[in-house]
Amino acid sequence: MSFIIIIIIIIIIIIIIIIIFIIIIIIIIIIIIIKYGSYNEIAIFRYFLFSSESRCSTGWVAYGKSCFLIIDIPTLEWNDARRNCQRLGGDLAKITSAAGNQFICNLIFDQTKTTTLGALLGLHRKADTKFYWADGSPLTGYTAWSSGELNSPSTDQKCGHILGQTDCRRSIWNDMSCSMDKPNIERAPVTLCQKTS
Ligand SMILES: [Ca+2]
Repeated sequence: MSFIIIIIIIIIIIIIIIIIFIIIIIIIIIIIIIKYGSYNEIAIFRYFLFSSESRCSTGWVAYGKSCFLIIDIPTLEWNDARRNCQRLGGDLAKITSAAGNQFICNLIFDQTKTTTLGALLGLHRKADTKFYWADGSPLTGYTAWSSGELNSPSTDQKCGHILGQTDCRRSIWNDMSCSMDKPNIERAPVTLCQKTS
């Protein structure tokens, strides 16, 4: 009698092991399908399970924890550019790394109205003549000022822009006047906005 019980227990244990094995195989197959599948429904699952990128509004491009948008319209006034970003829920952009700078330069290259003056950044001088980002943080750490820049704080070059169009291997910044004269409208920088995603 006890022999029969032992046999039954062994059979039950074997069945349990087989069930666990099958469940593990099914889980692995589901993970592979979700991770590498191509159907939209699967892509949605994949987004929630594996994507660390946040979604951005239409037209905005995700990078890091932010969304970026170039308003590809030449803009004479830094204040106008900033106001346009704020109307869209963001502010003029802040760049804190070489990789971010490269990303922005590639964005600029995709635009049609952007000239060599590139795009206005959140950089601006305050009364202490030092540069700050639009979010109020001082410009510390990474910078990409062009050789020979910055100009003297005593000049009227109190706003920063990233140069565009010519060469993304040298995606560099320049300080310029926060206000350009109307005849320069065709060559004025466009606007680079940023908002958290
Ligand atoms: Ca300058």
